[in-house]
Amino acid sequence: MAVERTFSIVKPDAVAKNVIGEIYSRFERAGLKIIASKMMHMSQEKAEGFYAEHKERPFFGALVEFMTSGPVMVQVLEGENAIKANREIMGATNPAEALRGTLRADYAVTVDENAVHGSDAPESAAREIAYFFSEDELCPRTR
Ligand code: RTP
Ligand code: MG
Repeated sequence: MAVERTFSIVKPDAVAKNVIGEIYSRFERAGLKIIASKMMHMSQEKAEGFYAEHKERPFFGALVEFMTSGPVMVQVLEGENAIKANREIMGATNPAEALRGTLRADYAVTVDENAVHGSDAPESAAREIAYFFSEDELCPRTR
């Protein structure tokens, strides 16, 4: 498996819990490299665009409200099999189903406020990275 990039969000609930560093540590311990990162407070328009695929779902309004309720950290992770590796670190969408030791088991309480986001496929990763970062904000490691 070649080196891959994925897009990740530390959601408002996890920022509020003050566990940004804990979450970044999990990425680093798993061998994922943070090659871009910033804090932002998403506008409604930005969050709606990000979750456009869920527009018709019953939870869409609550999801957008939650994602704009406070600042988030957005980052690009790079490493072997990064998309799947990050999904494993995150755990299941519903924290009640998340395996022990995953981020959602440790930091999420409900399916609505579940601590982190991670891209689910190469196409969504590319789209999501470009939605938040310009090419010159990506800093691949040279050493
Ligand atoms: P994410 O996109 O945030 O990484 O999460 P995911 O792939 O595990 O889940 P997805 O199906 O893409 O759903 C996106 C986010 O919508 C919220 N959600 N709420 N109330 C519900 O039944 C429900 N289902 C999904 C979650 O915050 C989920 O992360
Ligand atoms: Mg998703």
